[in-house]
Amino acid sequence: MIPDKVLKAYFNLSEIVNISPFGNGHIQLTYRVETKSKSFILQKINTTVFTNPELLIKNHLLIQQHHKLSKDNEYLIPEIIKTLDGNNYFFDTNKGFWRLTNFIENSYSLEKTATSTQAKEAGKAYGWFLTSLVNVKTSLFEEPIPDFHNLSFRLKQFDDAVDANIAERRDLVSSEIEFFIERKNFFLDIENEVKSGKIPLRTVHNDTKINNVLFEENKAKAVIDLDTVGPGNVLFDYGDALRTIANNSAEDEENIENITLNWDYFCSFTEGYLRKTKGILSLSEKENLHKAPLLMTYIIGIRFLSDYLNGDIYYKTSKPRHNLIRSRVQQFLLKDMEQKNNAMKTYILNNL
Ligand code: ADP
Ligand code: GN1
Ligand code: MG
Repeated sequence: MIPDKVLKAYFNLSEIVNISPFGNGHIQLTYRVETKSKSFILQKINTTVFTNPELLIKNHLLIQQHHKLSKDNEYLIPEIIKTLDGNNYFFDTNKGFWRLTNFIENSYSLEKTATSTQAKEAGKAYGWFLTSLVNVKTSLFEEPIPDFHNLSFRLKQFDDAVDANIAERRDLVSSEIEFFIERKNFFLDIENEVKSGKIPLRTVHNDTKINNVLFEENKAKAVIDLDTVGPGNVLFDYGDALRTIANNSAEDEENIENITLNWDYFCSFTEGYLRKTKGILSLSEKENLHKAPLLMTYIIGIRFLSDYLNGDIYYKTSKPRHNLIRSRVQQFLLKDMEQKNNAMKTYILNNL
């Protein structure tokens, strides 16, 4: 429930006609607040995950300001709405840290891609996002979650989760643990290449899953969930997007037969993404792009498994073993991507 004090900070209570939990994000508590004239998205920021929530607001305002001034605002982003007192957030130690944005009207989000057009549209939208921030200095953004896609850091967290075995689940997942350990050096080599400076630092979205794009009819309309925007590289966005957008299954599919990379969606997303970004990407970025879906699927796979081992303390879950199921999806998807990786490389290079 939303405390009255929070609602009163933003609204005259008599204006509100409905409030309902909204969307399927794994991190924030998200509500749609409907008033007589329009709707809003009110979110309680998860301050266990985002320990410095003011930073989210600062980064968001930076993007918002740039978006307003930019000529290239083909897609929308959510805009922060101030409290009645003129603040960009509402904070009260007991009530939490809250943020209001406009509701992107006439839009819907997807949990799973249904058509190649949607994959291509998502590619264009995330490609636009990267390109649109090319002139905003990366140093202006502070990392909201330090080391967010740093593989060595995530592996350390994974090792710690395995060693601590807090939820006493380690014996249940020994083959899953083995799966990730076997591949560790392969992915660390990729990370070393990135760290050697071949892949430039950019301002990136950092959380490009399918439900962070909003659609209207068959067209992408907005890029949302700007909480992780900050320093990173193009592999993070391209790779993380394909992990959900080109997955034949949902992120928590239990029937393992369905978990494969959808080749049409891979091609369509890539076509859309490159259409918007090929003018700004360097040769080394283009040549390494095909490694990204595997790297990001691996990273998210160990994050889900670590959370399962830790007793489900990070991601929202709605059933027992939810994080384990999600981690297994990443494993099956990764195996299929390994088979298709040469073809992925060829497709990318032929589309430049
Ligand atoms: P989380 O960090 O928990 O993923 P999000 O900011 O992505 O939170 O919001 C969760 C979901 O709420 C999104 O996937 C989307 O469906 C919906 N949503 C969020 N912001 C908006 C908005 N401004 N307009 C319409 N829908 C939104
Ligand atoms: C989280 O917030 P949401 O649901 O868009 C997570 C991402 C993971 C994703 C896996 C801040 O994204 O990094 O890839 O779950 N966001 C954060 O579904 O940890
Ligand atoms: Mg989200």
